[in-house]
Amino acid sequence: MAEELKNEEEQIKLEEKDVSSNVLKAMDFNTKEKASEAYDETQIQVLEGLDPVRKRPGMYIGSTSERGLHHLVWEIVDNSIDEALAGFCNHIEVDMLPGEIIRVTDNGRGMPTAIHPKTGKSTVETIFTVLHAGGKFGGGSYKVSGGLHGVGASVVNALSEWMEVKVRRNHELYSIKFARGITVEPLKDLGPTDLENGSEVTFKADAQIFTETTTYNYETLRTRIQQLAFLNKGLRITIRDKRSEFTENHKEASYYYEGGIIEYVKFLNESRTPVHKDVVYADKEVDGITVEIAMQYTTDYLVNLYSFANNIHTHEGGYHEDGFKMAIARVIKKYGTEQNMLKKDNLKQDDSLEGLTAIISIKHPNPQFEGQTKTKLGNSEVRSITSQIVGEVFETYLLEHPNEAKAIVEKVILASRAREAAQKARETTRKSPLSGIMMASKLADCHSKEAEKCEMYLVEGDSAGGSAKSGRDSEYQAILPLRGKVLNVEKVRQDRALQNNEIVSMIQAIGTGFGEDFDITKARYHKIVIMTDADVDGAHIATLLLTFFFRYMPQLIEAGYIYLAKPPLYRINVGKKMNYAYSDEELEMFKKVMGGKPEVQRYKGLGEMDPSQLWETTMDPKTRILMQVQMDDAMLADQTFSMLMGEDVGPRKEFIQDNAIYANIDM
Ligand code: TSJ
Repeated sequence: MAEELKNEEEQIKLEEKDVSSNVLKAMDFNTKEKASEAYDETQIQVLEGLDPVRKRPGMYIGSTSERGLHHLVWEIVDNSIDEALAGFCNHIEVDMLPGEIIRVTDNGRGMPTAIHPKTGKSTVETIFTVLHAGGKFGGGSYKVSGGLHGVGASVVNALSEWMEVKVRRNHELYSIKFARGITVEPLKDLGPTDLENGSEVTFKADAQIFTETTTYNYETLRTRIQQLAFLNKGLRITIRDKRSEFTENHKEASYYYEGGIIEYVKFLNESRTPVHKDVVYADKEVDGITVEIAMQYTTDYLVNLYSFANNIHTHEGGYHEDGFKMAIARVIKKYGTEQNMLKKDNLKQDDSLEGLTAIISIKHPNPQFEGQTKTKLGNSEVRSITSQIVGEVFETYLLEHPNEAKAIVEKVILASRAREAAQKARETTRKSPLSGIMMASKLADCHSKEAEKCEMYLVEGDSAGGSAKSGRDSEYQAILPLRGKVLNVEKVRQDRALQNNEIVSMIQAIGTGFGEDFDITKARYHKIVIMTDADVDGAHIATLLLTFFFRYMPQLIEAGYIYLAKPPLYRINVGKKMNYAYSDEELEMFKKVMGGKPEVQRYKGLGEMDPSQLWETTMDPKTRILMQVQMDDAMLADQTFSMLMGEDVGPRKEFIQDNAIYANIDM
């Protein structure tokens, strides 16, 4: 992430410099909040206008890159999700309209329209023009969702060239309009409507702010919308891409999961073999904190555990994850001992997690996000609450399903014995897992030893590998060709993974080691670039490579060393003029601007390009497109993988068109 957002307190301090006459001090602004939140002087909120947002947009939405652009959508959608969590809305629609305009519609109560006593303006106008006002109006709202920073509707308004809001409430239709955060048409009553109540927000991101791009990625929006539907059972979320002037190019997906995270686990396990049929599930509220978990063991050898707090993926973990893991290990040990299945076995917590796919989703009225990327849940009370709920439900399941319980405990015992055997083998030979293995690597290394400047390309196939070797800048670019399908490291234990040529070549070339021995200072390259064909097989290989890095060297992803290359999809020739297009939109654009009779060549694979073309389009630092892989992509890669393996043909078809593996990744 480009800029870390400061916590709210710091933000306000910083912004006080900018505060001018539009400051609105509102001591008793939040008196209608939940009784549990006592307000005193230290919590006085300084409410102010939107100038600071336009001055320092990164402070509010993380960055003004493609990621920041998409963040605008989530800030708006979050408000509708809150309405759904409050029990008043069951359908949210996200429409992508021509001109990169976004419209979010819900069937909730409709935002309050009455004059707000503190501002003298309609509540809707106040929500969109006063900083930090979102969600604090209307009273008694139980705000648990929220984008990474939950900064609200006014920030999106400030960063939009224009915005129009419609409210349907009490059978009346209201409308209000803004431009760059300034009200251009106050709330007006447009008369009676027969439609159901609801809120609708339409906006166009301001190109003055989003200077890199104002183009949304359908796959980025679709994957997160599907995830939000999984995380909020009973809520339907629809996305439509209606940007193209040709209706046959429109896309749409609608998600509704009655079983919520139970269906999420089933979905993630579509590409895996379950050890037991049912997904174990708990959904309980204690002290205003809702804990929902779903889990199912598979024959895999790694754990697939994803935790969320208020719909935010907490990939750094936190107390909800700790409590869950403690409970699983405790229950397995207790049950296994009581059933005389465990003998001298010395189980470690990790043994009882092997092959487990689990979703932990908690909803907390006052979540504390900590850690480097603010994705670690820091509310300590959550640990014992989660542990207790998970413990009870899992123990009951084992007691009521003796056959399944036996299969699970046996798997855990195997995991523990495999771990001990590997440990012993290592101790007797005093060797690290890799020592002694020396592969004849196909690495064509670069000459430079300055790691910060060095890059390694992982290239699918020998023929593309050959072109890359001839086309590269051999001073700084190393090429490692990968043959055939890359091993799925989720399907094998470590010892087997280390018998695989491709895996060992990569580990040796990178130089950092892995697991406990990992040392980032030994990295021989600061850019590791995955270069695969822009088709389903290529995406699959990229997914498997991401899985490898995620599982064996997640620190490389965290450090921002892992990239995806983006090869062109088309070459367009008009006479002697030539251009490469990296998307269908670009192809259409070139066809228009180049005039004449365009000759279009579609690239089916990297192998179709000669060395100089490969260099020019995909490897030359001056012209190539590289996408930096973020931590969340590893999980979405798994979701994508499940989609590819799944039975639903519709999304797979779209994936082929869109190359979803590239979604969600900062350029
Ligand atoms: F935040 C926002 F303005 F951007 C936005 C809010 C955007 C969208 C698409 C929807 C919403 C929104 C807000 N949907 N539903 C609501 N509900 C309320 O604001 C609301 C309505 C009634 C009452 C009440 O007490 O009667 C309270 C609230 C918070």
